[in-house]
Amino acid sequence: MRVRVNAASPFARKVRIVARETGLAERIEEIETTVSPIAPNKELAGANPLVKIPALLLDDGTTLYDSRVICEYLDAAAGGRLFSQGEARWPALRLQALCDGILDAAVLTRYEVAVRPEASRWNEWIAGQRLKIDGGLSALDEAQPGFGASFGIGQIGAACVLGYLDFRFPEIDWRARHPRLKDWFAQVLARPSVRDTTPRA
Ligand SMILES: N[C@@H](CCC(=O)N[C@@H](CS)C(=O)NCC(=O)O)C(=O)O
Repeated sequence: MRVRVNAASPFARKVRIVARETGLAERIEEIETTVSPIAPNKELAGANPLVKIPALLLDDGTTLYDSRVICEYLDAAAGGRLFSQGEARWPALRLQALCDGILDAAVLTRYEVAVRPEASRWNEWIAGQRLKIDGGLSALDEAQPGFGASFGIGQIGAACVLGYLDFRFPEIDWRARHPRLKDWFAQVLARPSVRDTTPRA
């Protein structure tokens, strides 16, 4: 299998962590792929018509996207451990959705700040995304006591959120407002799957 990713993308990081946590990483070649919403990568469009990473290319030519589908596919291929079953599945999927929503707001803000010309930057829009990030972080903080020792898809999403905020938005200083998340993330940073995938430009 091959997967289109890059080292800065938090959505690609979800997949890269799942690959490592499931023991499948050695069977997956990671292809470093540049993306930009204003200069669509034509090669990537063959794997994902939305021209976004991550995109998984299976050996039979099938492609899978987005991060949610790829993570669940890899987990199922490895025996299914990271996606809870039964009644526990819904809170786990909701936690994943919460983290994906925070990441959507953060990535869109990043594009607004780093891609859009400064003269046409829309500060009210950035403020609206910031409300989603802040509200999402508060919900994540409330959910944290329920994490226990598990590191399933919801916790993997949370690690990607906190790592991405540290990487692109250190000024948000989420640790000051969410000491529970701070302590949890300090422990999670010791996992090889998380250490190995530290975001970089
Ligand atoms: N819902 C998607 C979001 C993926 C996403 O937004 N990827 C970004 C990189 S972090 C991207 O490829 N952006 C390029 C673009 O928007 O054109 C997922 O979960 O995989």
